Amino acid sequence: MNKRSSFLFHWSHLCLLGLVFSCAGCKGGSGLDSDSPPNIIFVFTDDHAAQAVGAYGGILAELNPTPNIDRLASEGILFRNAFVTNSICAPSRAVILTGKHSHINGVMTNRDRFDSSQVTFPKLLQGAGYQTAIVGKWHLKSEPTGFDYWEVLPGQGKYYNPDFRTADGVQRTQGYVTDVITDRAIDWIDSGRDPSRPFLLMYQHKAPHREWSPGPGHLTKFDDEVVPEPATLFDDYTGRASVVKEQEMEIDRHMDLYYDLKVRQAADSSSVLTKYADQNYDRMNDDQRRQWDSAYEPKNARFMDLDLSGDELVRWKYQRYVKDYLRTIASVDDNLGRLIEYLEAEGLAENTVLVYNSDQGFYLGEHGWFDKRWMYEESLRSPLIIRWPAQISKGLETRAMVQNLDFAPTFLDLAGVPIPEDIQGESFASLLRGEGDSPGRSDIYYQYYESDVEHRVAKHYGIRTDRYKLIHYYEVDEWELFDLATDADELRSVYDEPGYAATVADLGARLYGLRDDFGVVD
Ligand code: SGN
Ligand code: CA
Repeated sequence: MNKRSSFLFHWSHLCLLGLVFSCAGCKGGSGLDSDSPPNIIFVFTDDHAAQAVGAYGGILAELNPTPNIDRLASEGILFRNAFVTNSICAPSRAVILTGKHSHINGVMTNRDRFDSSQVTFPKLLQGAGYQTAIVGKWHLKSEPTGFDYWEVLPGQGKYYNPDFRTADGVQRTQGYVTDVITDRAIDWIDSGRDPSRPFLLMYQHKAPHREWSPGPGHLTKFDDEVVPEPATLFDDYTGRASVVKEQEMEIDRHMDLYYDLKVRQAADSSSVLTKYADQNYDRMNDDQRRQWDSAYEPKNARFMDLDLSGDELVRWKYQRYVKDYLRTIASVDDNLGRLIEYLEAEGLAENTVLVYNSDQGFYLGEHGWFDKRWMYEESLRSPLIIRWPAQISKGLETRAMVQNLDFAPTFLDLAGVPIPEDIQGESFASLLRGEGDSPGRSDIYYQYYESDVEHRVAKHYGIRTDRYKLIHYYEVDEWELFDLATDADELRSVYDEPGYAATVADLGARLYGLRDDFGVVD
């Protein structure tokens, strides 16, 4: 019997005997015995780029944006190469739940509805005796299934005084979304579950999604700082496929001064973005509005006086954008700290796998952009940090390539629950248990499916290896090849260079092999 099956045998046997998880009167539930299946808390943000997590280093790290997330890294393992399969919200969530690529789980775009009769890892954990809950952003249109408890934001959700959807309908709450989600999540761990069983909690934030509205406690954070600019802020898009110039996600041309950057003086009654910005502002109560205005109005007045244009205006927009983005993350980080303290105080920390991840990456001025969707590094990569004191040594870091496709089998594996044959992801649990080398994936497959929506990013698929990235914009039949060893910023496609012909042939064959293996139909 190998280690996993003996572990399974051990657990299921004890279950039958009714012995497992019995911890009468013990709030810590299964947390204390590191031989029992671990609790899993999936801390999931929306659009949090790895380059905005202190522990990843990079130009924003000097602002110390995420002390609590960084603490998870110093007490656990940080993945340098965690990627998504499709860099957009609803598809990423469906991939995580099912362990299957978008074309199999049916959520290829944000417009698709998740068929919630599908097998998901929460359902399988629930069936194996876990208590399961999801609190926060869901974004899959259908009702959550496989959860003993769910309370989710309708659609994208709102930053201030958000509505929550439960099986009983929709209710408005008071407060800032990141704080409210955390209150509900902690309440559920504290008193909403059967403490004798292990649990899965999907704790899923709206932040730092557009329109990057900070919470009341962080409205002036970073006011005295100058945020470093990325080297590619003024990218001219030469040297790449023609579609790269055609996107609509530039800080310069597409970021709205009022909706995105909170400059009320720039409101334009003919713009739908102004309507949305007004709605957000109107949602606030008097107190919240007073704090908002006293933070933004003086800064906005100074900006209006400067009367900026050209590159100077781009630079100002970048500063306001990244500061607001980091301010929303400051709330995520504070609240994560609150959750960690709670787990520690209750004796739950030791045998809880705490996973920090986001639904995709994001552009923070790289290539002059905001938003995501591209297979380029900043949106392909997501932050992935896992702390599990019972099993993971402190301060580890890995360059192994993993994908969000791999979470479902990994979590099932950690729980000792059999992994269904048709799951396309691969468990990386051995890496967490410190069982020998786990090289991760040699090749990753990516596909983005919608060009006719906002931000106008062309449809594409591709392969990434540890060194190269080959991308096919299939509607226009243009290709790019990047050599990440010599061009980390992906500024010059070498697809047509004779010296790379053999690489193109090799990667092309591997790409079509992946498409076959995953059952992609043209
Ligand atoms: C909204 C945003 C877009 C963003 C999508 C998808 N526009 O539509 O900028 O790309 O969400 O984001 S907004 O005017 O409503 O802010 S996702 O993370 O949900 O996929
Ligand atoms: Ca997202």
